Amino acid sequence: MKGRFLMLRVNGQRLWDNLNEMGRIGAGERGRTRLAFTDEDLEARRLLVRWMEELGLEVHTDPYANIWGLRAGREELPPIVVGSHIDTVREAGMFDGVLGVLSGLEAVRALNEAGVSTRRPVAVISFSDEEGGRFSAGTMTGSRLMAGCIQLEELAEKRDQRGVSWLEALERSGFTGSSSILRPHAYLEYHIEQGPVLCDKGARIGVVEGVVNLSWMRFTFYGQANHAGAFPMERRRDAGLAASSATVALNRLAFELGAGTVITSGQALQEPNLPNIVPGRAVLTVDLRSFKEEVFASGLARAEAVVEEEAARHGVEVSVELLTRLEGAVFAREMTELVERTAGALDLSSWRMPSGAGHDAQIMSRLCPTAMIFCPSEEGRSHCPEEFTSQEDAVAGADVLLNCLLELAED
Ligand code: HGY
Ligand code: MN
Ligand code: MN
Repeated sequence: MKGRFLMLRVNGQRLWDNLNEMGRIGAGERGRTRLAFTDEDLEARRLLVRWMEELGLEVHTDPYANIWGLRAGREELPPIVVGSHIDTVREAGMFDGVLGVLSGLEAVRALNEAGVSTRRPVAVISFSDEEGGRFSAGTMTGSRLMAGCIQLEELAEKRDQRGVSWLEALERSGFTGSSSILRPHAYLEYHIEQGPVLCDKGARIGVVEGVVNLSWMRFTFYGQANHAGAFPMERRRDAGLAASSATVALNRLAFELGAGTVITSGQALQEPNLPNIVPGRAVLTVDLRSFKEEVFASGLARAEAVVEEEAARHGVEVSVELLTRLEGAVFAREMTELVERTAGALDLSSWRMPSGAGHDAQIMSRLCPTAMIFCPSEEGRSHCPEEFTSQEDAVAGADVLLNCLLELAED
């Protein structure tokens, strides 16, 4: 490490215990669910604030309910920020996002217990609504608001399936605050990989070089509801069939586009949604991601064309709404080198790779030098109850985070 021989370690058992405690919030038959600003998300936020206060951190929230705990530095300077998110998808594992926030807290505990002061303040942050699933407002909403990529007003009409808007849920949360927007000197995010690369390569640490371009589109199909028994096949305008054939065509398109492009129709609704009615309406969300900007742009256009073709083939009208379009990020060389060097100093094998998952880091990299640290996801599974990372791997990545932080905080 640059002129530094102090290598600290986190308290791995305490990190693991806290992960499990947070993981019990919103737990159900399959995994846990803490969609943004739901009671379960608010309960997790309250636990996080309690832990921050017990650590003696100065707790802040901004107008977007982003929460951070600040540890003073020797000098009043822009802080080093470490963090991620604690909201989850539905039926989630217990590591996505949470590992990064709780490892940030654990890094602060390690500094406190070692009696180490840092030149710069350190902030541990949890961003609002990183997953985006509840309101289909797109992902990384809290960090995009903090970075000024979107305005609060744009979220007024984003509503969940019960008609509650993002703004209403934010105001009801009780976590909006007046702290001025955080302007980091540098940002570090530690996260599970959520794919199979590190397991395939047998590496302990992922040195993340950048994050994928990401988009969400919502297609609405307008056909004709009819009697499932009496209405002849050849005269139907079946919206559900059009949506299903669009899903198949989009899957084919992902392979044609190549360059690591992925297309997922994760959410499909058809109405009136009863066994004996030909669906008159259908809604399909399409998550399209690609690493190469030009493939991403052409993929978006081709996806729309493919869906329109399938709708026409079934005599169905279709409209499209772009829910979110997020350019990817490439992290600063000096930051990826810091992660790689730190992993090496801790005798941890590492592998340079991009992230196919979106992260707040791709937003924060627009504000300051940013790095991400990955640990392996067993069998590459995530966004499901089966998501798992061993305690040993989870702790190893937290040690890398702690020592990267230590070096940056003396910058
Ligand atoms: O969708 C994503 O990539 C992230 O999990 N929000
Ligand atoms: Mn995440
Ligand atoms: Mn996620």
